[in-house]
Amino acid sequence: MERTLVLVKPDGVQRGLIGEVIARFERRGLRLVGAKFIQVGQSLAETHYAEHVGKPFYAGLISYITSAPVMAMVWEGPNAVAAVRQTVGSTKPVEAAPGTIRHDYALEVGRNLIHASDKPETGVREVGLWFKAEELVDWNRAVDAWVFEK
Ligand code: D4T
Repeated sequence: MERTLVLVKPDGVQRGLIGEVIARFERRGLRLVGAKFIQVGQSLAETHYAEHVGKPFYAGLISYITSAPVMAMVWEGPNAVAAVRQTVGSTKPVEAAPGTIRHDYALEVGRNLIHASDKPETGVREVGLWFKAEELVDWNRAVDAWVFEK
């Protein structure tokens, strides 16, 4: 089963949107396998955003993600990465489709509320970066057969 990292970024936490984000993924049928509420340090932020080093928005990204606590989660399901990205919406909120989280709750790319892994291999790397193996829970829901075809 594919897994993806989701972060409710500091603006989402400050605005009281953790529950709204969780509710959308639960309703979609995805299964939560890990969650923790943390203050992100400089080193984790720099490793997470390593691909953006040198870009004009890099310094702002690091200060944004380390500015206040985040809610880090791992969700799983068939095509979990694509499903979550679709529910999250485009990076720039004004380009996000109506009904997506970024469309419904955000206006600016530097306050886009949420992070989600962009590819399955990124999901594996990011889940490993943010969570220890023992922090993830393998479990089955009674409704799984009504959400997952196989
Ligand atoms: P994250 O990683 O936050 O989920 O965003 P995305 O996966 O949707 O988008 P990204 O990796 O291209 O960008 C990472 C992060 O950088 C901010 N950003 C991005 C920005 O402030 N200005 C910009 O022009 C771009 C492209 C927003 C998200």
